[in-house]
Amino acid sequence: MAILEDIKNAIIEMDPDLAVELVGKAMNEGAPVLDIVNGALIPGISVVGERFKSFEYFLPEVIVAANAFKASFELLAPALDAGGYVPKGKALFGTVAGDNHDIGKNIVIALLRGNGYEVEDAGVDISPERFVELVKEKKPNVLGMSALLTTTMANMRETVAALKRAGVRDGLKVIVGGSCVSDEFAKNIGADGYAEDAADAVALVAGLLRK
Ligand code: B1M
Repeated sequence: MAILEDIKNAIIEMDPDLAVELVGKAMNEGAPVLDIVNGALIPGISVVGERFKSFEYFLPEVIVAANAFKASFELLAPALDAGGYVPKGKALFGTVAGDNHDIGKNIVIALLRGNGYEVEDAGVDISPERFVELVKEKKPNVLGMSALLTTTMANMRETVAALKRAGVRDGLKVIVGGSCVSDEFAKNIGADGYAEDAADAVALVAGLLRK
């Protein structure tokens, strides 16, 4: 669809107003919400990432492009969250300490909610101690941690260790994700699973809660 290409370009060209306008238009034309996310928003921000890596874009450009992504996604998120259901399980999600990336985490949360899970969003830059506090308070079945920086991945391991020390690891399913994380890393730190993307995360949570 040509409009998906236009939305992608509006993200790349750092134009939040145009991106939001085009997303509204695509929704009115009946484009499936996930097609807009997977076929326009994610490819757009991925190009921004490549340009950042090759020094064509700098941080201010990435910030404005991320804002264009977020403003567009805010329009789409309610459509992903059908509501009015009995929750299939409860999850708590957060981005680990030192890491402020939340675009991917927010997509995963929206898709889980849309698939019938209750999800508490702890936000970003969550320390191992804060994760422990929240697990005690919210009593989720699943804890999801996101990390995008190789420097913050280690905080996933720290969090798993802190959960064990606090005696709240047993009975809790811990899953991890983010572009720097892998299945091997998840196993290595003693997590219960790794998901590559949002759809994968929904399937992983469903599988873990069936066990
Ligand atoms: Co930053 N950044 N950034 N950034 N940023 C990356 C991650 C980077 C790869 C860019 C690059 O160099 N090419 C690089 C990391 C290198 C590394 O460590 N390997 C980087 C860097 C270096 C930095 C700073 C250090 C830059 C600086 O200050 N010099 C800085 C760090 C700030 C901090 O966190 N302390 C920084 C800042 C920022 C912005 C604030 C400008 C902005 C974030 C805005 C925000 O999130 N609110 C930003 C952005 C936008 C990016 C890129 C361009 C895009 C990330 C993104 O949103 N992708 C990114 C480059 C890239 O990834 N190509 C980059 C789209 C999103 C849908 O994908 O997050 O991977 P992703 O999520 C996916 C999956 O990973 C998975 O599902 C999602 C949906 O498919 N997933 C999960 C994610 N979490 C999951 C959890 C799960 C399951 C699946 O279960 C628990």
